[in-house]
Amino acid sequence: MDQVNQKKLEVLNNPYIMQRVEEAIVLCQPEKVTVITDALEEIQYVRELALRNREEEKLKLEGHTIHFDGFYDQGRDKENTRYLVSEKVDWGIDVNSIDKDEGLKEIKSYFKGSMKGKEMLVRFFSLGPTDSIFSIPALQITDSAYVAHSEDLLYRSNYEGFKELKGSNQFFFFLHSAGKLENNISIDIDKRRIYIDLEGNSVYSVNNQYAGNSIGLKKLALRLAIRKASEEGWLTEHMFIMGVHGRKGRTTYFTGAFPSACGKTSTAMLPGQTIVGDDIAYLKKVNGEVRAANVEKGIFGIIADVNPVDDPVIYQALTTKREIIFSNVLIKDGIPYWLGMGKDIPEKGVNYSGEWYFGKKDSNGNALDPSHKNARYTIQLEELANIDPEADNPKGVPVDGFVYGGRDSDTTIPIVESLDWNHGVFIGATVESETTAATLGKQGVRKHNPMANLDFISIPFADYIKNHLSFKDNLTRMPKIFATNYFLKDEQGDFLNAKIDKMVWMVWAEGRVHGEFDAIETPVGRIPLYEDLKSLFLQELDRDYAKEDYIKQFSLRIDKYLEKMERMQNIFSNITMTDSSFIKELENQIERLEKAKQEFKETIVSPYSFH
Ligand code: SPV
Ligand code: MN
Repeated sequence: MDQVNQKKLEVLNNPYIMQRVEEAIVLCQPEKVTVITDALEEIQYVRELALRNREEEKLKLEGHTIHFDGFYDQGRDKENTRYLVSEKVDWGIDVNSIDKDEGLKEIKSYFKGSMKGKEMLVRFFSLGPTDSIFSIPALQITDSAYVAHSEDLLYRSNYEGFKELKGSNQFFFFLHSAGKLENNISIDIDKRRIYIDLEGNSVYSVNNQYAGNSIGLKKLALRLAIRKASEEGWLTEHMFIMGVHGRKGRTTYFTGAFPSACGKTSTAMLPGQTIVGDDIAYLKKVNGEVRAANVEKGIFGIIADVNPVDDPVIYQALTTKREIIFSNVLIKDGIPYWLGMGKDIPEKGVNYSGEWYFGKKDSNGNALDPSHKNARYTIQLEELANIDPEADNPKGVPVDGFVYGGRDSDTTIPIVESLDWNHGVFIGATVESETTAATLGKQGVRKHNPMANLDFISIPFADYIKNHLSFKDNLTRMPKIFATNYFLKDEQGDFLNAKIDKMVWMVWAEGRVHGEFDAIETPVGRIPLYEDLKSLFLQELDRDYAKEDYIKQFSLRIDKYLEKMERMQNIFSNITMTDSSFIKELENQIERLEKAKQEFKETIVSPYSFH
């Protein structure tokens, strides 16, 4: 490290930072070390470095670049993401772990010399707004300028904030190396590892590039923050934050947790509404209110199906000049193309498989899509016309509603309000969702995904739930809790709703917060009246909403719900729930469903039966 860079570290006056950087240098043996402060020209340097070392290439429109991840590195690698533990843990959920000494030894052997001939970047960020009750300082070391560039779009730069640490070790630490590269692609995929040291607030990630694996501040920090939040009595959630604009010019803030690729971003981007964040939220109680802040300041969003009809705001942003990193889409003549963009896709081009042509097959003989289903764009929220004016408020925004949703083709109704807080926690904790391309492995498999956070829960599941249950204590402004399901199908396998129908569900929920709509109490919660939805469909979407559609969408499939509860019983009977009120919720839910089944003697009960 030259003197200029050394000096930048020294002024932080923090032995822990020094130690981290020095250890990383000894281990990874970079050719050069560059420390980046908050100065704009240094951030510009990172942008240019990504182009110079060809991790990104310029596209036709100004500010647009393309980055490709390896063919086998197109989603989060759950299998090779492990907690480093000193003794075996039983958290009541599937936990991928490895003995700490053994794991550290293994991963260090992969980091050894991994930055030879490369430049190490040392970066300082804040999770959450800087200078706020939410901020957690985060130190990232990486040899990937793409990773560092992405982090500049997604997180708040915070070199100055590290001075305020006054020498303490209260920061998260992430070490990443893309490892050995060929044509700028990590080639040691069999040695891809992501190891999480909870006690050391550190994550080590090697031999990968896909952002969900490589970017420390995204899903790796999420795991560290869930533990910290649980210890300190606040919440770290896989949630969007949005302003829903209701009557009389009011803005009501909602947070919403959905598994990856299940409509989280598109909900936060609904036309006429405003976005605070689309992926990760910190929630704290302040003076009896729930306040939420976006951990990030940008979007790493799924690009498939972004088109002028379904996602007009993002589509407009993605097709005009501004700073955007496209990843794993199809490129032809400097123009990006993706699945479901509402436009013809060229017959050939370049994608994550190299030269692509229509009909190209993978080694199993399956046709290769022109762009990957998990192809993405990275953009700053400030580029979007619908950014909420409070998006950067260090105090966060006041939250009046939580929404939980999964990809559920046969059970859950489109929108329902929980009976109370504990029932809401129960609804969140029992989300099931069919797997998507956001993680490696088979798609379409129904999985229990509590609070859409299962992949990231880093504490015993009972503690996680207990923290949710007790979060209501001392609240004077109690958020309502809702569940949505955008993916319900009929017997023929056709979706019962259009994508944009979520607009009506959100506006209905907003009205409920302000006591504006009546609801029908059913065994699974409170559901909308047909008349209210009819007028909302007309008002929001200019569409006639037929009574038969309402009946199909909101009839309770009692047997399906009971089957789900049986699956939940199987899961929860293996977990020692420290807060018995949760198990009570499960028992009550089953009882209410059984009672309805007996009373109506039908397996599918019309909403009108509950009047
Ligand atoms: C998700 O998969 O939930 C994402 C993208 O938000 S990733 O960075 O892969 O986590
Ligand atoms: Mn996510």
